[in-house]
Amino acid sequence: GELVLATHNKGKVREFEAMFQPRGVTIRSAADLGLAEPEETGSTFEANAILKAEAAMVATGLPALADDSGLAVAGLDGAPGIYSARWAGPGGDFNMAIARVFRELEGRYGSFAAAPKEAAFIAVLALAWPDGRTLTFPGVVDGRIVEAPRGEGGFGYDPIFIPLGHTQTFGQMSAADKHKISHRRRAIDAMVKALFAES
Ligand code: ITT
Repeated sequence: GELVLATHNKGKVREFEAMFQPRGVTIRSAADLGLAEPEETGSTFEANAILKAEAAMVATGLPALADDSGLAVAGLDGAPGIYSARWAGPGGDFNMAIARVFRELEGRYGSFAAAPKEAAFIAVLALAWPDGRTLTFPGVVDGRIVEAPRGEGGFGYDPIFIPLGHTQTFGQMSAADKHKISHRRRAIDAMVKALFAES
């Protein structure tokens, strides 16, 4: 099948390609197709995922898959959450976004040591079909954040997040290892399960 991936994020494109290639699904990214990026005006991951998927489906007439995701830090009441990309500023500077996580934790708790470390990566996928149906699939991975970034792999907040039961950050793991347990993997598994159950 052919699917438009309604994202302009290269890290996401890489991960979706790795997960879909073995299934024989050809992916065309919204960036490659020159599609405009809709403004993310929703107040939830789900709303923003739907908004992105439906915009790409309408623009192409093809089924479109969008991913809205982010890091939710418990000690910051779930921030940056849906604002995870926006904390990196217009230049997409994730050193700045990560520094803000630490700055806000220190501001609230006095020091990083005193702050709660629990965090979760969340992804909601939206699959928009040309017939007008849109389905959504959530995926979550719980973990904790570490004070100093570790590892060069992945993208975004990966260097400061250690998934529960592991000792390495997503930034230190191989792509294959991250893809076995990530929020994105869990959301894709939910989607595949639902699609096969349906047909
Ligand atoms: P699109 O909307 O075009 O897909 P985006 O980067 O703006 O790209 P989001 O609005 O969903 O996407 O923002 C999600 C941000 O959350 C993303 O930019 C990363 O910083 C972070 N994020 C999501 N998944 C991540 C992962 O697996 N590893 C590290 N950071 C992640």
